[in-house]
Amino acid sequence: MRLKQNAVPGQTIHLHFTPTTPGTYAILCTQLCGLGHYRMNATLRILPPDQFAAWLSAKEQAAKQETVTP
Ligand SMILES: [Cu+2]
Repeated sequence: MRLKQNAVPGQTIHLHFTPTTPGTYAILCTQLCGLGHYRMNATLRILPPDQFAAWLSAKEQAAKQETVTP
């Protein structure tokens, strides 16, 4: 999977794509952008629909518990 989009400070840039193959993919900065460039990486996890639904449900439950005040 390959996709590239420049990030511009102060601008919101919408990017849409539909991954079709579950897996774990590296996200890397492709330009020498500054002192923190060597740390500019992340991981993209593509889950099958049932696993994604379970992940989303867990996140929603966690968010609800954080917003409840005793
Ligand atoms: Cu960079």
